[in-house]
Amino acid sequence: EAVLPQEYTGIKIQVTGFTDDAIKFFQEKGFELEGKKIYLVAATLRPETMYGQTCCFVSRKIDYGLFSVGNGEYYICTKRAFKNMSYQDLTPKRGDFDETLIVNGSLLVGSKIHAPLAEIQSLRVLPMETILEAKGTGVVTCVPSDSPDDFVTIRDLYTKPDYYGIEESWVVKDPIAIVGTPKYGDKCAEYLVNELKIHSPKDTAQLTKAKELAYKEGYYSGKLLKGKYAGQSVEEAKPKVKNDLVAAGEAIVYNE
Ligand code: A2H
Repeated sequence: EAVLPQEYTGIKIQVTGFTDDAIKFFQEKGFELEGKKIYLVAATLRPETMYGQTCCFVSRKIDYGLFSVGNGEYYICTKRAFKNMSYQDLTPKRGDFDETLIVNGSLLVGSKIHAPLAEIQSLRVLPMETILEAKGTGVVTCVPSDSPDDFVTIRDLYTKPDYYGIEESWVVKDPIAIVGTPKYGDKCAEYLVNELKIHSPKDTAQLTKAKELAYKEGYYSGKLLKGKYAGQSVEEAKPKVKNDLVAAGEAIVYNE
């Protein structure tokens, strides 16, 4: 168990188009979408990789809250996370964490989104079964070049779209190279998933190993290939990208 608080960057991923089912749901609940800005807040340890986002993951097993943060802006995340945020001066009122609505993850799958720094302008919300409700915000942004979990999940989604109840066209199949490493090339996660012969998102032990290797190599030997800090080491660029995102109002720093 971790003793020190874990710092996450909460990436504000704007929902630019809800599915017809979700629109109907909001109408039935009397929630007017017009004029509102709704963000999925994804908790990440790797803000410098946001150039390579290819979707945003939610879990169909999680009931998310839709929370007002003022000025017509809303966050979608778990209630537990929003409660924590409300005690970290990240919301209008301390200790005020009542949701406007409860939205199950299944209603969010298929939504069109715009993610800050992402090279691809319009992405989709897709399902990830291994998201833990008790960690971060319950929302995970997908960077398949550097996250082994994200890479195997994406591969499963496009090989079994019917099983997952999604359209194949919603899935970006190829990772975008954003961090170059001496050992594993510029798509660390793909390299390690193949090397360790990981076949399923539920291959937890092997994925833990892949994650450790990818993280170490990326953090200590990786160089950024994209964006304003291209050419700099990951270690150097990471806090800069994070601070830029926060300054632009595109992310929050959240501890738990
Ligand atoms: B990371 P830690 Cl590129 N359930 O972000 C499962 N996984 C979750 C989660 C949840 N509720 N909340 C966050 N995460 C993921 C980027 C990334 C991440 C890269 C490489 C590695 C990596 C893009 N996805 O994480 O248990 C998020 O994925 C490797 C562990 O607090 C978050 O950072 O250490 C990370 O796990 C937080 O995991």
